[in-house]
Amino acid sequence: MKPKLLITRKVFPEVIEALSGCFEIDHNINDDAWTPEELRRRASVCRALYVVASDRVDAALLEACPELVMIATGSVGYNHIDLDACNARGVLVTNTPDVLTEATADMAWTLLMAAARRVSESERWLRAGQWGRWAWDQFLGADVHGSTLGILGMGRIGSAIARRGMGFSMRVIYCNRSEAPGAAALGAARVGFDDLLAQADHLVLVLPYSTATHHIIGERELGLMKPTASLINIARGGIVDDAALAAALRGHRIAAAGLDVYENEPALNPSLLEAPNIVLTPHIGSATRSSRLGMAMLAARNLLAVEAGEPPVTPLNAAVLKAPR
Ligand code: 8YV
Repeated sequence: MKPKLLITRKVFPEVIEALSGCFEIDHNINDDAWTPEELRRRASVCRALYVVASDRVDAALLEACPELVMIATGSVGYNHIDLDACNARGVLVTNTPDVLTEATADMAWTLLMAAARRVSESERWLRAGQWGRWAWDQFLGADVHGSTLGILGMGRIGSAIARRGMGFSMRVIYCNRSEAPGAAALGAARVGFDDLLAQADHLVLVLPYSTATHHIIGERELGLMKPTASLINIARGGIVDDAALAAALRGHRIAAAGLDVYENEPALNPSLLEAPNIVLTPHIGSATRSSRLGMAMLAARNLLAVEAGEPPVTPLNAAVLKAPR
């Protein structure tokens, strides 16, 4: 009998084809996500789970799954998975780094440029039929070329964003716990947190979410930014205090924001919808076909490798493989 695998979202047919030889698959082919109860009921008989970032994998779910040996998430971020609880139960977890780096860096730039040059705001105005005449001062935005790009979290995606800044003759500064390898080659200088906030013309957030990064950008931090600055978040909801950001935009304490991720998404803080000069996208940072297929196939390759007794390709907690279950 093949081991049972639960796939929580409709995934590319190539992935099902790759996995079906090895697993008996329970696949959610509906557009709606399962409720936590339904997810728990279906997962309870499975040996492996193939999840996405909007599936919460907590201790209660693990508790309900006595046969579970592995979870493959189709995301690089893994704050939706209680890794400590997985370690305690000897459950291997894998994620999907690298394959989405460039597409996500492109998206950061898409939001940066759209926010800085007021693309969404002016398009909404145009669509509303308000364009009666041309004026010198219509929708003046901020320069991107030659400005200062700030990056909070200089990992793989942060470095890819910084590299693009070179093409716009930008000064690049970043804040990280330690010196980022390769940053010097990109001409990027490490600065302290408050200096990053104060000096960046365009600040891009690329931090994972954790209790340590919860609301790392709130009222105080927004107050340190330049009134002409833009803030871009392509990382995770919750690292920005969305209500404080909407208030800062309304009060013109910063000039613009581009968000792909939100606290409590897919629900949005209504004040964001009302805020001026904000560009909002629905968590599509990695959403190009090649990137999403790359992520989906990498998650599948991890499952297949482990099932074949081989090392996983991109494990998050490889140590559990050595520990007795
Ligand atoms: C995913 C992401 O598309 O990889 C991540 O961590 O946030 C996105 O690239 C999304 O999480 C779907 O799982």
